[in-house]
Amino acid sequence: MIHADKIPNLPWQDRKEGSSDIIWRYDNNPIIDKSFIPTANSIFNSAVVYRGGHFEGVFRCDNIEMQQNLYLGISDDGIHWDIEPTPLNLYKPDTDEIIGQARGYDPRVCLIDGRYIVTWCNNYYGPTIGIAYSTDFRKFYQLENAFLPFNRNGVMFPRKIGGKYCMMSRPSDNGHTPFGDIFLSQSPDLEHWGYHRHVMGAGGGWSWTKIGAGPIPIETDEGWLLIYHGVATTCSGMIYSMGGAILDLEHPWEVKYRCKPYIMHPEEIYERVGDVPNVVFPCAMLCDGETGRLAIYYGAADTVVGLAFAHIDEIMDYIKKNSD
Ligand code: BMA
Repeated sequence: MIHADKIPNLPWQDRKEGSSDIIWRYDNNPIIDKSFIPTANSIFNSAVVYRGGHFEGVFRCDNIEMQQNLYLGISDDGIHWDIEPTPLNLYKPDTDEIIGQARGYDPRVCLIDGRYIVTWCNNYYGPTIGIAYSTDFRKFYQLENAFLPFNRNGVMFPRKIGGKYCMMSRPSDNGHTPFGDIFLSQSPDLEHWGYHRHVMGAGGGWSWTKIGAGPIPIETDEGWLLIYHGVATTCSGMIYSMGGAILDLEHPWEVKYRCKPYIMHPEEIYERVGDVPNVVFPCAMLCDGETGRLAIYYGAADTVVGLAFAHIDEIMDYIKKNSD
């Protein structure tokens, strides 16, 4: 059983006849490019949620000064988006005082106990995990950064586990980190984080350099479905693929299954060519609780946003069959 609400208007396209792909791409990819924001150089690794019959998102846009900022967007169908032309403002908790615009990158958005929690790669003497919350997806209140620098890929779980908020992250360096495992930290209040646990290490042919959690995990009776990115360094640079794993429900630092092959790899021209070639970088995944259909939003080549589809039961089976 999947613990996900119904999303009757989930973006969807059937798998092509004759294809046995476990994840398949939307025909009209990329769905978002730089034309959506006037001063954009690129719009990519971005997060999307379903809210009251429509879709809302927090988008990463690097502008033509190559500054990385977060922007809000809205859509009726999850495919055609209106993105605001200026970066999102962050407020001091429960006040009308603006702290500043949301600087940073690679947002994730998690609905938990009625609040939308945005986690992203913020800057505090280097990359670390920023957190803000909102109840209306308009006004976002920023909390203290979760961790010490350097850290990237902060990904929350959509419910408290053992009475605590849980977040995965990937301790890193200040540059293009040549290492990295997924860890999990716990908090009673989204402000004080501890009880750190190791979840998974880099390893295997396509993810031997580093790994990082992708979308907010989806809860099923068999465990949390985790989609993550894994990186291999080659003689001409890094290649970012997607992998899948299933984590224990009540001890999510315990990996029940980890799929040995990647589940998606840069293949299309917009994934192969861009500001950073050969990148598929998943940041959001929506699941229709009724049909088990999945829509995965991913950044492609650090330049555009792509959409891909899968069936949750097929992905879970594939991970289990191809695990050690
Ligand atoms: C990571 C982050 C991502 C990016 C990836 C590939 O370190 O900066 O935003 O997609 O590198 O460049």
